[in-house]
Amino acid sequence: MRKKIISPLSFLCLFLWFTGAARAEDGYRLWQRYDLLQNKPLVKEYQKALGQLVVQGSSPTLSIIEDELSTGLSGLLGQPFSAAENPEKKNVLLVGTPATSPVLKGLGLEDKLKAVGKDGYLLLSRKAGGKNYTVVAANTEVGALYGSFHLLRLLQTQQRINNLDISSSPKTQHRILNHWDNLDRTVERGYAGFSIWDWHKLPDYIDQRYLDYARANASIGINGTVLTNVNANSLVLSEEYLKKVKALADTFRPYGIKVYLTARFSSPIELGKLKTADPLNPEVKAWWKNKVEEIYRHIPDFGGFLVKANSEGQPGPQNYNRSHADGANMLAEALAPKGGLVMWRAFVYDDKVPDDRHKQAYTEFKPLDGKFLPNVMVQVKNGAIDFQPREPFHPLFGAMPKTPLMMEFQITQEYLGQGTHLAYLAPMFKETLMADTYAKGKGSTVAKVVDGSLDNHYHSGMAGVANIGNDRNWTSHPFGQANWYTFGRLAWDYNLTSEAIADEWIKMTFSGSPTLVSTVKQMMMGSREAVVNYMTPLGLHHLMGWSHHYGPGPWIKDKPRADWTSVYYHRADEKGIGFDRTRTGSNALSQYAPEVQALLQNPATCPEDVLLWFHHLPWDWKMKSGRTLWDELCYKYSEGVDSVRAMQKDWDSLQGQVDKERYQQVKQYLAIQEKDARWWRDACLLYFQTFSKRPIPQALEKPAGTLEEYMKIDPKFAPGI
Ligand code: BDP
Repeated sequence: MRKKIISPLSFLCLFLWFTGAARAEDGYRLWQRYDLLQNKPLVKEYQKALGQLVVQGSSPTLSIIEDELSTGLSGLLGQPFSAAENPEKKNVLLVGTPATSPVLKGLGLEDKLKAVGKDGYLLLSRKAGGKNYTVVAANTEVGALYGSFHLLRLLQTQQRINNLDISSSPKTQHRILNHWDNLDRTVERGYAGFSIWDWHKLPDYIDQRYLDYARANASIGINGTVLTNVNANSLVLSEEYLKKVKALADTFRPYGIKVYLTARFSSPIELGKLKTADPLNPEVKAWWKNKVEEIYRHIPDFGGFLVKANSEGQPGPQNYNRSHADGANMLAEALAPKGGLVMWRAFVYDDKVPDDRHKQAYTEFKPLDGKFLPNVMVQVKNGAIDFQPREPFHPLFGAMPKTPLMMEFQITQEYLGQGTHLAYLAPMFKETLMADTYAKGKGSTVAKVVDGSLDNHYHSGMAGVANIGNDRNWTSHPFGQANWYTFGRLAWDYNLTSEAIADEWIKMTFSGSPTLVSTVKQMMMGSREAVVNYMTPLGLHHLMGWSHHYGPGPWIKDKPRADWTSVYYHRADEKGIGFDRTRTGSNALSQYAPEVQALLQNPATCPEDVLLWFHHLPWDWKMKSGRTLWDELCYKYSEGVDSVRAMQKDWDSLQGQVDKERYQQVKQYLAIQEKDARWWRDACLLYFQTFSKRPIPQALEKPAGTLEEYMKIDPKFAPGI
């Protein structure tokens, strides 16, 4: 009988299969791929420097650190890297806190550690007792976990680790994802499948995804998650659901992630069978107090409540003629003894007052400054309308010095092409964070309001509306992952540049090949501006189709509320286009500091990228380019389409450098984006042309269809609604 011999080739295949190297790259591993580094000399250097891993002590978080580092380092360096103490080895990777590690305690890091606070960490190279240590040290185990991820990132992005002297601590205290997930697993404005929370199988079944979700979040410093939609269902506060919430909280705790819930204001009526939810009613107060007690019995470190009240039909204190402060404080009183937080959203607009929607949140909240209890944060969207591709910063930033304001960004791309358009959001987030409110003179940036430093607030935070679903790659568009990543990195340190974040993410998500990195970075850096240009250039906003918000709908009018239409915002007529928010118009500008007003009120000095946000101008208005406003609009829309085509070219040039599956997916999505960009350009220009009555400049591509055809397009069952 012939002996079975394993050929060298099948041995190689087996090895590759075993190590995972041959696995199709479906994006599940996010930026935590830990594949073998190709730079051999550097790998040698890392192996030598790190020697062996020593994590002293035992706890769930320490085990996670140990697992992550051994898996990560074994993968990156291509040899087993487990945490076994070997006194022979001179080089040691030492991870822990002074409380968990006697060796680390002996290194005399007290002062340095003091400076980095609760969540911060140190990465240091130290010699002691004849050994060379690479130290990841922190005051808390979660800090050590963050530091471990930083070390892994250094390797993943191929940086030197020989003379480390890094201290890092977060700029904001609460770095929280907001999931707009419903209990039936649909996701409001979610474009990556259904909710990752499988409520039906909870609490008994802990999906591996929950652990990988926690790992990914911890790797970028996210320390909180609101599990449910702001348009809340009180059922999640029932005993049955609290047990499920507890299971998630227990899973996330060792990763330093607290769980929060959205609280439907009318829950005392719906769950408690009370006749009212009036926040000043003693029975209502007692109901919430008991509910909070019950929650903390299940989840002793419960984070608190996020509340959308008296907005878009949600119940709230104003139903009982009480103020937002009355409502928030009632919940805050119940939570205070437990250390819980209320994040009260400022996304409100009155359904009776026909005032410019831009002004309404400010009008409502500014007078309440100083009236909130200390454990209330007011959560404010980046802009005053609603997560548009470009919005000037919200006038509430800088206007409520006595109240900690939490930033609310939208990571999910409701108005930026949803699950299929490539739009890297770091430049957008940074644009808002770096904007100057002039609240206390020059340099009073939105970032300084949000991190609490401008007005010395204890609480500070950033929330990001998540783009995560149960799609295999989490975010539908592979580049959606970059926006999740970016949110965490900026909440940790808003001074990081968009380029630097993109650089890290690309190297970890794709590869470190210099051509790949520079090509992908170029695509990412221009992508948000491309979206602005083909959707809403020059400060136009809210032009999207009814309800689905995906394609163009500048013609939308005659809806239940004027400010749910497009014509309300662009105000195009035969004379011109744009929303006059100066003194001659709605005067929303008056809500900004005088310095900001001075910059924006004159159309000649107002930056052109927000020109039509603040001004209604004639079609022949002379732009800085020398073109008329109409021609400029045509050029901007066309530029948007051209930029997408340039991204397509860039991506095509990477064939063979990116694994097949992700290459093909992005390629197909870019084709969708190009088609959609043309759809936006053609539909908007044809529509606005009915007012401008001017031709589209000769040099530019002409619309393929007629306005009537575009107006008939009505996507059915679009996701996220
Ligand atoms: C809008 C969304 C809507 C949300 C609302 C909110 O279209 O689905 O409920 O914001 O933030 O952007 O509450």
